[in-house]
This record gives sequence, structure tokens and C-alpha cells, in this order.
Amino acid sequence: MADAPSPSPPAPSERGRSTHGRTPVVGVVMGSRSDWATMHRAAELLAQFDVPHECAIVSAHRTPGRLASYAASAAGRGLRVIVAGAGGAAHLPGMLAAQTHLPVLGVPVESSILRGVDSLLSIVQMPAGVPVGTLAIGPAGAANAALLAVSILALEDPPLRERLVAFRANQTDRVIGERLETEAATWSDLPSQK
Ligand code: RP5
Repeated sequence: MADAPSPSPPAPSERGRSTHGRTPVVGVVMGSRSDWATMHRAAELLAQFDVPHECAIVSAHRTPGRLASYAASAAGRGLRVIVAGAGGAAHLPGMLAAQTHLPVLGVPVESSILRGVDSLLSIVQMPAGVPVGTLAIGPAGAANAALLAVSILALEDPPLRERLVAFRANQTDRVIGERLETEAATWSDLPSQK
């Protein structure tokens, strides 16, 4: 293989910054630098939860050697979950899952021609025996992949579990506090809904 054996991360300004020298437990990988526009959502949420993580460009098609070495080294390096985003003929999550026992969460990146439906179908239709947990197309999927990774890690990390429960409660409070910009009464203003 001509490609480099170790993954190169996005530019420093694009990297998750929560690790602070700690061993990353989540790997956020993507097929192209162009995927960072979507996948930064995952890195930002992991940083918000203070989850040590790493970010790297690993392409199934353009750097197959790097993909193989990333998957082979992931568990041994301390990773516990891999979040993999890719677009188009999106083989990255599946090919990672084929080569590691770690849970792989796939994010279908929205492609310009087929709006990410190609990415979704490429990632979700895994053969029985090699699962990829597939999230929604685009930034919502990237965010939810991070939240799902947090949920998995929180099973054995009570402080992280507390942060996740607080995040969900804050989200609920924020939505309950939202008001529509209308003069008319809204359903949520009815006394029975307060
Ligand atoms: C896939 O091809 C990447 O995951 C990306 O979503 C898509 C397009 O890549 P670029 O041509 O923008 O590098 O491998």
C-alpha cells in the first residue's frame, strides 16, 4: 500500500480539543476533509461531555492501508467506540466494523448528488454478523452518534452518566420554555399544559 500507515488528523483548528493528554476513548473518523463540516458536530459534543477523543481522516477508498491499520490498532490504543462518517459509496464504517470488535457508529454524510441517501444505504445495509449502528443523514446524525457514544461509555462511568442525564434534562427544559412568535394563544399556554 502506498498510503501512510498512521491516520492524519484534520487541521489543529478543526480538531476536538477535549483530550488534554488523556488517552482517547472515542475515535471520530471521516472519509474526507470535506466531511468535517458535518463531523465537527460529533467532536464538539464529545468535548462538551469531556470525553477524550481523537479525529482523523481515514478513507476506505483512498487510503485503504490507513483504514486497516486504524481498525487493527483501535482497541489496543484504548478506543472504546468509533464514530465514522462518510458520504457517497460510504464503505468506511462497514470496513472498520469488519476489522474491529469495537462498536462502530456510522454517520451518512449528505452527498451533493443524492442528498445522502446513497451514504445512508451504503452504511445501513450491513450483512448479518457485522453491525454498524447507523445514525441519521448529516449533522443530526453526527450529533447523535456522539450522544450514543456517550451513552455507551456512561454504562460504566457514573459521572459521565450524570452529565448525560443533565444534558437531557436541560434540553427538555429549554424546549418547554420555548414560545412561538404569535399573538394567538398556543396550545402550551393553556392552563392544563402548564
Ligand atoms: C467520501 O467521498 C467521503 O466520505 C466524502 O463524503 C465523499 C466526497 O469526498 P471529497 O471528494 O469531498 O474528498 O469518501
